[in-house]
Amino acid sequence: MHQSDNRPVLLSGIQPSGNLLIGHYVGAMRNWVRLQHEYDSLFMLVDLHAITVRQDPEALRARCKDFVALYIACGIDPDQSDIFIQSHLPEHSELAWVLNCYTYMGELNRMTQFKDKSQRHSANINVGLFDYPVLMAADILLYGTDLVPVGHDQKQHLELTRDLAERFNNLYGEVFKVPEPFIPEHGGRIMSLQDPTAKMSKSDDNESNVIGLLDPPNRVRKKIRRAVTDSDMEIRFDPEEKPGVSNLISLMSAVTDRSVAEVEADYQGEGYGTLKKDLGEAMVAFLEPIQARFEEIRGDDAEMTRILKKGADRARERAQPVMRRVRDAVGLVAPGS
Ligand code: ATP
Ligand code: LTN
Repeated sequence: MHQSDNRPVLLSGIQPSGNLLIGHYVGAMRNWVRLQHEYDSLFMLVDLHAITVRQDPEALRARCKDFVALYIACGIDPDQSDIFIQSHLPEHSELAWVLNCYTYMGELNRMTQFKDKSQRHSANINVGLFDYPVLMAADILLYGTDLVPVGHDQKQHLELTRDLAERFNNLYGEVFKVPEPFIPEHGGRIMSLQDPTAKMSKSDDNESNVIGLLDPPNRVRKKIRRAVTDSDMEIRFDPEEKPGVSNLISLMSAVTDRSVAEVEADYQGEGYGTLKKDLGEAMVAFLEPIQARFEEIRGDDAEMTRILKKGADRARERAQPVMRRVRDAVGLVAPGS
């Protein structure tokens, strides 16, 4: 049963593009799992965000379902938390439009993700890509969200969300809750295995850079064995000077639930070979139960449909009163009045 809710609201989401990676687990989903019971929690598949980049329609549909099953396999309890697909609630697009009218071009021009993505997709710099942070602000403000657990790269988007909420509230009174980000600091940013100065990302074309949550054991071991380190032999967490080794330490810390300092201490005087071999085994042991649960859940279509319907129904219950306040604030005529 759902606990009756005076709890604060937690909300987060991931774009169903590419494959879900260990980076997403460490930067975002691990905190979702940890925090879900203290909060009234909502977890989305942000499919409208995903179409800012060209997607194959059938693959996108299948991937959305895969991601739902992976959320659950990683430890989200669908009876306690609500899991839903963003596009199932037209309120997201509606609020994004309203917020567009309160967002300045200059604010969106400064967004580093927009700059990165327009470089990477230079043949398709569409308005959706530019407007992406406003849709994200709508996702968050629609639910009176208190806390948004995301990775470090989303910090700037959260700041914009807070600015928009405050701007709107200054004009119209307390329409929106101003949300707080929840971003892991030490060891929470997972980097590419071959280029540890770049973040591990699901839109990376090079398979050797990433560890997928559904990667088979031997592929995981091999990628870790080949990960870039550095020439001195010291196992020390120092992302500036030693990005490759620090990344392996972060991963080891995450999958064995030890602090970065504990991992450093445990590998004092050891070589990189030992760290890589142990990390390979620890990663495989960590992924095995997730992959087994994934197969079970993904195969049960009726259960997936039930979970997504319940999630969307509960999300709608919460979004509608907020949307009514917004329409009223800006002067839209209520239907039937
Ligand atoms: P894409 O490459 O398709 O733009 P992405 O790999 O950056 O996607 P997102 O869907 O943008 O992934 O991110 C989902 C969540 O995972 C966000 O909270 C993001 O901050 C977090 N995240 C993404 N990559 C990492 C990473 N390498 N380390 C830690 N957290 C990450
Ligand atoms: N932009 C986010 C995904 C996202 C999101 C959200 C995260 C869309 N809407 C609302 C938290 C809350 C990203 O990770 N790329």
